[in-house]
Amino acid sequence: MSAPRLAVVGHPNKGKSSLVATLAEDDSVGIGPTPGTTLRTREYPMTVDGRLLYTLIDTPGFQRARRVLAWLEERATAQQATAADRPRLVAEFVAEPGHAERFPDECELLRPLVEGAGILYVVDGGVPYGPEYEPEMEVLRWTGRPSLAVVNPIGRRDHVPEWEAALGQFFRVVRVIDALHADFETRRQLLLAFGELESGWRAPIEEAVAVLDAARDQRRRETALEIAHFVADGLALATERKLGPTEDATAHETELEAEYRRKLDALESAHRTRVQRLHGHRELEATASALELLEQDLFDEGTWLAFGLRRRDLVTVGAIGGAATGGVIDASVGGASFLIGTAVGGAVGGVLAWLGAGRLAELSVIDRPLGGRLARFGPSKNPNFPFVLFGRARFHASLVAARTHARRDVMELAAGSEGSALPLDASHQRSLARVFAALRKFAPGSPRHRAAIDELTGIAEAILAEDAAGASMG
Ligand SMILES: Nc1nc2c(ncn2[C@@H]2O[C@H](COP(=O)(O)OP(=O)(O)OP(=O)(O)O)[C@@H](O)[C@H]2O)c(=O)[nH]1
Ligand SMILES: [Mg+2]
Repeated sequence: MSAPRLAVVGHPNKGKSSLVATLAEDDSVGIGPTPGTTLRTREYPMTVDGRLLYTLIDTPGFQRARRVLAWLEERATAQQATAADRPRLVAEFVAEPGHAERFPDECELLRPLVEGAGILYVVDGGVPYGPEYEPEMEVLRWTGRPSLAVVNPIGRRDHVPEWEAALGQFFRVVRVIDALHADFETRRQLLLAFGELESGWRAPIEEAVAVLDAARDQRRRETALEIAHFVADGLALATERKLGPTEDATAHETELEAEYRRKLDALESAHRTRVQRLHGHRELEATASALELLEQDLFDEGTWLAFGLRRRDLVTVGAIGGAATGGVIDASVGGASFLIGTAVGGAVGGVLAWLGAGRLAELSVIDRPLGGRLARFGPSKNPNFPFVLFGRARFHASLVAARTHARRDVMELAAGSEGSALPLDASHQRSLARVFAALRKFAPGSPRHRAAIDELTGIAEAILAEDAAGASMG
């Protein structure tokens, strides 16, 4: 079975390349605000694990459709041709000496159709329908290729109904799809509709959709694993300096804390890049790798909401975290755990005061058994810290997963930006608190630490799946 080939055609500047980028999941497709961005036809294979599922073909927009149609009609009359001859006449038009120079755009865009590609005809549902589109639709009809029309509502939807009425006369299937924001399910439905157009395409398209479904699940698992490692690495992070026998550790605090923040920032940026790559977003730029927001995330109630936590939730999960490490008041966890532990008994005001004034991590002095002293900043004991790391990673992953490859804008990651308030139900909170406590308790690389990472991966995968379901419903 050969993989279907779909050529995206239409007027200039209607979102053809955007639709190609979205359907081929390729952010290297050239997209631009001015007509004539695409000058040459180019193929974008959609592959999963080296397997070709289908090919999208990006083409330049029609420039001289009326003259092409006139040429075709003249030739048809001269040859007393019937409708059955029309596809051959279109092939002759493309092959005609001189046409590549006189009709460069039309030759480019018609060639893949002559060679057997199907048609995805794209129009902009944000502007009125007009008869100037009819010659190009007529030329496309002459190719005899299976075709489907897509109304891409650029900016607004006012004119979608009139487009549907007009397109219905030229195309058997008409879909309204926002090329920039189409979600996975919408793209899936478009592919399936395409599979209905030609008998030979149904099986390969159904197979392609099954492969895409599996690939999406796989990608989610890999993202969840990335998140689990990121949180574990963040929890283990500490910076150190050797101290002289009588040297004062506090002299190094500012520098150690700055280094700690830089490393945390680097961990997060590297994590985000890996998640973006997993989703085929190679060029994606996100707003400031943004740990400058961490302080705010940790200590500002307003931003906790963004990570699915409310004030009361934090008190509760903190208490569970403390209990899971083997005691409500765990000396090794320090004052944080003490306050959180007592909060359940009623000292909520005290906990909130602590949360409000809390720190990212603490400086300590380590006396090493073999001699020598160390000043160490971290690891963070802040009970909210892993929730914030997780919440930030979850929010980023949900944006990346939902983002089409047609978008070229910077991704806004600030807490409080659209879609950042993702709910976290109580059972997930409890599971997370337990697994965070385990990550803190067991040494990185130990079997129980690895088991905690596995468990966190499973929780993250479930949460990401729920987020995706929520996003496609909203
Ligand atoms: N808001 C919005 N903008 C869109 C949408 N689709 C495309 N655009 C924008 O419209 C402009 C043109 O998009 P392209 O995909 O380059 O259009 P094209 O049809 O390939 O254009 P040419 O190659 O010049 O023929 C770009 O600035 C896109 O970002 C959409 O669904 N919504
Ligand atoms: Mg283009």
